[in-house]
Amino acid sequence: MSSVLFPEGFLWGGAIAANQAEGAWNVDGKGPSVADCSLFKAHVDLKDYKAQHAISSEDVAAAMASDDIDLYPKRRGIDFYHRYREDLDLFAEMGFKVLRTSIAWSRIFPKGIETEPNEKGLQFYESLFTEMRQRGIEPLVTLHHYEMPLHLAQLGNGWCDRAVIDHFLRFSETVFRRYRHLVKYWLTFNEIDSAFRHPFSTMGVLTDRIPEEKREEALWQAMHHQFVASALATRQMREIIPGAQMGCMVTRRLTYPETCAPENCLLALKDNRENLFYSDVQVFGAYPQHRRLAWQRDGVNVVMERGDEEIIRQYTVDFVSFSYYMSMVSSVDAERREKVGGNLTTGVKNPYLPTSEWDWQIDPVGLTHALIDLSDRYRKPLFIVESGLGSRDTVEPDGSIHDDYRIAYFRDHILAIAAAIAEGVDVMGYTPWGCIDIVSLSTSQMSKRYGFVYVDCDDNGNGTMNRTRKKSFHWYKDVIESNGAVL
Ligand code: BGP
Repeated sequence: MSSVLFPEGFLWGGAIAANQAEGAWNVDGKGPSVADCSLFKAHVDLKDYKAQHAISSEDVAAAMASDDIDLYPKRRGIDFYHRYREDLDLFAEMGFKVLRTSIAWSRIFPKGIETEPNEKGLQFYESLFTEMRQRGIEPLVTLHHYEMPLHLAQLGNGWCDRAVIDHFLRFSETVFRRYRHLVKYWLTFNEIDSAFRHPFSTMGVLTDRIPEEKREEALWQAMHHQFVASALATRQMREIIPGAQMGCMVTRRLTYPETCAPENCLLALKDNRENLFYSDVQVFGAYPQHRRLAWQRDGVNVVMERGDEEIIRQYTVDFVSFSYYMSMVSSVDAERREKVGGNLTTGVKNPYLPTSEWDWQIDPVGLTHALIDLSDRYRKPLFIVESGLGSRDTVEPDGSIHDDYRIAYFRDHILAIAAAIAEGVDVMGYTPWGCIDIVSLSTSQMSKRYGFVYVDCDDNGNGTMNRTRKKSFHWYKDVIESNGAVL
């Protein structure tokens, strides 16, 4: 028993995303999405632009020519599309107050350009959200989680094309209207800052279609379109669902200086500022001066139509949500910078921190730090909508899974949240990532598992898909039941 106190109504729960869980990639009228044809291999670094790492038109063509579902495991997911009732029962058993998931745009508008939505797709989410509420679970819904209709990616190179804003707004308006009695917490774009790390998943942009010297500009243009779309969707939500709340969603990549040498401290400050640029725009409603100057310096011309800046200024978010997996280290020593680790850059190694099997630095203290810092910067409620430990689990001969490492990870991170709350930070809730095992974004495999619930499926798609409660399942249930007092 600890003396940790979480506020009443704290939203304990878990998080998944449509494209990593649902499967049923071509069922009930769903169109193919960017997620259905990408094996993750993209890393585009703004400072040292290397577009050859990005997914190419050839990759997409090969994927669409292939119906090998095991080659593209996200097409299979964990069959949440058909098993969601059973999964919701498990979440309800743990006492979830909230479940974060996303709507696959291409279930509602298969190509993105239709004028009429696909009723079967709408019905699926209606029943999913209804069943959540029947179990006392509040839906927290991301509109755009690494998944746009593939057709839009091919048509105008994703979000590079301004017309995508209108297609997106037709989608968002449709789902706001349909689910207005069911969903009151919304997020527009998942990890909107990740556009430059993996442009195809985030923005449907095939960088090989853009001349090299124009790539950076094209990505910033696409980013501007997402900011405008996000603000306009926020306006729609306020008109259609009074009282609903909109959050922005960023990857919080808290960065420490490698040493206390002032040059390193300054670099870390700049890296943090770059990371926070995306939430700055959505909270403060304006592009910061440092970004405008950088565009000028780099010869980047972002076309803004009349009214765009006013829209961004007017429709800012109600709360700030973020994912937190690790902290990073900045070093002025160029040679030591930029080591790529999965979908997040791990940078320089921190000698004070242990790492996961995938080299992600485990840093609960950094979560307290991030929360205090974000709270001081924005004075808005915060929501940790992703965090967790990717790990290989061992199934014992009797079928049990003793994931004490996961329990330790969450215990430390929950204590870290409590420490921030004790400092006056307003935290709305905590939704651990992949609360049930799902297909990993960066490895496209099942063996990088995050869940409290085990799913019997291996990297080659073999397995019964049966669900099993891990040891952490029972532990998390007690945490929620005691509102964080029993850890
Ligand atoms: C975040 C994404 C998620 C997710 C998570 C874990 O960046 O929003 O979609 O998958 O990272 O990453 P991975 O699955 O690569 O371990």
